[in-house]
Amino acid sequence: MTLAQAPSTTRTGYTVCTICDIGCQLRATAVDGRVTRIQAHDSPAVARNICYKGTAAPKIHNHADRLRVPLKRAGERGEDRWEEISYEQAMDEIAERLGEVVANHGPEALAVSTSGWNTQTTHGLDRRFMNLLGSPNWISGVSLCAGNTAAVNRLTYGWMPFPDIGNANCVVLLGHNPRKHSWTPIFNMIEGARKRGAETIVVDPRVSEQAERATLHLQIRAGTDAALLLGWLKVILDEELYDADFVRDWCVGFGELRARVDEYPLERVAEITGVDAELIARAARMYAKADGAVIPWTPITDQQLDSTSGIRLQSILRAITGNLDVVGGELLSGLHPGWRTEAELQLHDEISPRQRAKQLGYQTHPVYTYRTAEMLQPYLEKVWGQPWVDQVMGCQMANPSEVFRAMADGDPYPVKAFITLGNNTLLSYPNQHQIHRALRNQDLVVAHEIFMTPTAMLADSWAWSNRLTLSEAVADAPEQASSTFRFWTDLARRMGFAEHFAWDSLEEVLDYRLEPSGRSFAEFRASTVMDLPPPKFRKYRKTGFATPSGKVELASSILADLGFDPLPYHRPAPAPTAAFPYRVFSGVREDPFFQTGQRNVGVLRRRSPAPRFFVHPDDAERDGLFDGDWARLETEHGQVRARISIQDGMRRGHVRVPHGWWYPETRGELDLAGAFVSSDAVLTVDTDDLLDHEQGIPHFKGYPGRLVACEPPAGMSKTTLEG
Ligand SMILES: Nc1nc2c(c(=O)[nH]1)N[C@H]1C(S)=C(S)[C@@H](COP(=O)(O)OP(=O)(O)OC[C@H]3O[C@@H](n4cnc5c(=O)[nH]c(N)nc54)[C@H](O)[C@@H]3O)O[C@H]1N2
Ligand SMILES: Nc1nc2c(c(=O)[nH]1)N[C@H]1C(S)=C(S)[C@@H](COP(=O)(O)OP(=O)(O)OC[C@H]3O[C@@H](n4cnc5c(=O)[nH]c(N)nc54)[C@H](O)[C@@H]3O)O[C@H]1N2
Ligand code: SF4
Ligand SMILES: [Mo]
Repeated sequence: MTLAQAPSTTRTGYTVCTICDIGCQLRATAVDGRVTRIQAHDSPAVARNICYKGTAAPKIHNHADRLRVPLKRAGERGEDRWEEISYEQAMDEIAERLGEVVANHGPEALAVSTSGWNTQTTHGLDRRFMNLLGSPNWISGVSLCAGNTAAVNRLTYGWMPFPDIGNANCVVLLGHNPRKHSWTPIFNMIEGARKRGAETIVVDPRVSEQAERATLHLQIRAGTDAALLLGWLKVILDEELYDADFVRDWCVGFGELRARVDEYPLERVAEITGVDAELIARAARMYAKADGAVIPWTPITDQQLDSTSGIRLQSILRAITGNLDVVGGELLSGLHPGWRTEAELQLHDEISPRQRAKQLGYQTHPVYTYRTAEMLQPYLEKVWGQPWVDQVMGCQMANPSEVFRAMADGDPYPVKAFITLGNNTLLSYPNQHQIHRALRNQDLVVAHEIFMTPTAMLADSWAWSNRLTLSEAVADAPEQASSTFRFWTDLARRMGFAEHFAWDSLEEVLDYRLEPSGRSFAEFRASTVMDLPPPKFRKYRKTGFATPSGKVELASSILADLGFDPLPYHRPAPAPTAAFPYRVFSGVREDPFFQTGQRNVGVLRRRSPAPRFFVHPDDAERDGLFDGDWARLETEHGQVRARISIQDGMRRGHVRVPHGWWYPETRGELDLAGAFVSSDAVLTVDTDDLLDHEQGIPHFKGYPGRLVACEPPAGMSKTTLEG
């Protein structure tokens, strides 16, 4: 016997954490192909970027519930009865049934939904397959998170900027609330800026962790951010705190903007937002006068009724205060010259313009669809060298609400096959009842998952996936498991696109992507340095901006051409009434979980055993609610249950509902493991009058609701969770 055959092998490698979407660099140890330990990276630059979800990764990775072999539905859809089948059989059957759907209804009858961010490791192969097939109906959580911000930012200056928090002297957080165990690297960056003396301004209806540390806290009424930012502009324009040279040389539409802003005097803004006029003015001055100020991306304005205006207002503020593409401001970084982008792998020229125009949302809410991407093409090509740049994957998506309508009702045409990858679709968009109907009305549902989520329970089959990232793989994948790479490659080959999927391993895809750098993936991996080209500032002086005018469009010509208001505005959401006195907002992520995940991991679930509504003590007293008791939150559209958490820091008249709760421990007892008991998606709707006009974004921040004390939900077992 040689040493190589010793009974136990231990491997340690540098890896990227995929529990949440921020991707910390960590160190992983695996014994006999099984991850046993996660530790901080040893490079001081990133050593503090680790949270307790990351260290719990072995418990997640090795969890007994982990799906390891393909399953095929044995009972009725949603009944949660399965038979194990081989990977080959699963792929054959998926291809056959997808072929039937396409033959009967056309390629647009396939829709695909992927994770907000955590399956970016698809390398665009999902859309490559769809474009070859001819389906434009790709949706993702990024439509509610940063992807749509990217698409809207491009209307103003052709690119989604990245904040230079490391050098900024003022950081504005519109609700955004990174914490020690929530997006730890961003939290660390903001803390670093504070230590250097940077001011921070937090806009939040709640005294959040960031608000506690802020220089100024504007305790805003939920859903009114656009009005607040119009108020800031009013102060900045009236007091001439803008960069007049930049506005003169590089902006169009300033006069029109000024006229619009004059409609928002501070008294009006104070009335809408519930924030004191003087405080609004102080914050506006602090932001505008800082030498280097940033407004990092926030999910808050991604999820409001006037989302497009809210995001545009941030981009306008960045531009007119002279913070674009400067040190300590917002960097327009461009593309890495040594790396083929996802968009290149996606082959957007393969799908015909006619099929593109069938994309759901293209006609009605076009801003993040192909329609706007097509309008921007020549300018993106001119300035950034590529026509189909897909920043944050969010620049040529279908509209989810329209996709679910087509799936449920065949309106405007039938969508009959649905593939979901690393996305708990049922809980992760608005209007859960419609999504449920949509999934039930499919000829084929495939879920590519690592756990049996409520969405996967509604599937016909799924495949397990390993966690491939640009890091070293230290653990082995189960034999019958498939990565997203394998899944798309094997499906594409079965559907006749073998020549476009000639790679035999993910490493070959990576080699192809790295080709422009002249390095293979093996060479890349061997070099430990991070590969970031040195930043260049004010590049627009040479190239202009990637907009039709070549300038920053304060009034957007694209919005005007699409038939929308070219200027930002505030659109009020339905106000609370006597029957529904609260403003309800979804969100406030919970430290132990990423989105809808990990409720089955004991070590994490014990930190947050049940979902909680946050309410102010005065409201709780009026409504007879006690801390820790169960209550029902009702809106006109649905009701969910959670425990009351009385919090002094809440703004009065507001309730927070958490996102993404279901009860894996009730599998087999409650329908779809309690997916309808506490999920915020049950409360939110997506009728056209309650969607943002330009993008079709639902309103998650401030909708009318009421709280009623109730019994705990029935059927909850007391199963001890593993891990
Ligand atoms: N109603 C409502 N909808 C929302 C939000 C909200 O607040 N309310 N928030 C929005 C936001 S901000 C975001 S970012 C998105 C997030 O949307 P997603 O990123 O899609 O998050 P989840 O829906 O929780 O789905 C992630 C799923 O991926 C699975 N998974 C984890 N790792 C892997 C893997 O390696 N391979 C595969 N195949 N699967 C894996 C997990 O088990 C989990 O079920 O949701 C958005 N949607
Ligand atoms: N541990 C952990 N970390 C995570 C995640 C997770 O699930 N778990 N998810 C990740 C993802 S995908 C995202 S998008 C981020 C999101 O994380 P954050 O950016 O922090 O967003 P939320 O937690 O939804 O809400 C942040 C704040 O917005 C406030 N708020 C609510 N309504 C409004 C409003 O109308 N206006 C304003 N100005 N503020 C409002 C809330 O009071 C809350 O304090 O977190 C990421 N980090
Ligand atoms: S913040 Fe935590 S869960 Fe997210 S990537 Fe970093 S270590 Fe992983
Ligand atoms: Mo997100």
